Amino acid sequence: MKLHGNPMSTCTRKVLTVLAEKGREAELVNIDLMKGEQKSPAHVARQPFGVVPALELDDGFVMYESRAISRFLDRTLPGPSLTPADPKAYALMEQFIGVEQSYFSGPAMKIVMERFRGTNNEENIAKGREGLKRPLEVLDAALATRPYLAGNDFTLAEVCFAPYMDYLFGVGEKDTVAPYKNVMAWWDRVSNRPSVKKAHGR
Ligand SMILES: N[C@@H](CCC(=O)N[C@@H](CS)C(=O)NCC(=O)O)C(=O)O
Repeated sequence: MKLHGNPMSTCTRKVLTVLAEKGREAELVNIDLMKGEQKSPAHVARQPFGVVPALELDDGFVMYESRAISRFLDRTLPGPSLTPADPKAYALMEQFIGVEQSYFSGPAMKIVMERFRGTNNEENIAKGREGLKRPLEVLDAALATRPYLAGNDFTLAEVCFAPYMDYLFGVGEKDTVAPYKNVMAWWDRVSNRPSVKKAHGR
C-alpha cells in the first residue's frame, strides 16, 4: 500500500493517524509540495485536483480525499474501529467531521499559512481567530459532557481535528484555545495519543 503525500500536510496526517491506530505502515511516497510535484501529470492521474494525499493499494486501486481514505482504511484494516457502532455516536462523529471541514479548518488554515509563509498578516490572523471562536465554543460545549466528540471513545472526528489543532499550537495560538477549558483537556488526551504523536512527527 502506498500513500502519496507529504508528512507536513494536514490531510496526509489524518491518514497517517488512522494507519498508526491500526498498527499499519504504508509506503509514504513523498510529494514535494514546495517543488509543485502535486501538479505533476503522474500525481494528477491519482488526484485530479493536484493536491495530496492519494492512496494506492497493492491491487492497483487508487483513491483520494483524506477523510474518505480515513473512513476506508478504518473500515478495511484490522484493528480497533475508529467508527462508533452506536448509531447516535456515529451521527455525532460525522457531525463533528462536518464541523471540522466546514467551520474549523478554514480559519485555522488562515492563521497557520500566515505564519508558515512568514507573511504574518495580522489582519488575516485576527480574522482567523475570529472565525475559530464559534467552532471552539461548539466543541467546548460538546466536550463538557463527554471525553471525546462522539462519546467515550477516540474516533475519526478526533483524527480529522488533530492536524490543524496541532498546527495552531505549533504556531503559538495556545492563547486562542486556552479559554475553552474542555477543548484544552480534550486536546491533552488527543495530542498525547501515540498514533497522533507518530503522525505529527513527535
Ligand atoms: N479535500 C482534500 C484537500 C487536499 C489538500 O488541500 N491538500 C493540501 C495539503 S493538506 C495540498 O496538497 N496542498 C498543495 C496545493 O494546494 O497545491 C483532502 O482532504 O484530501
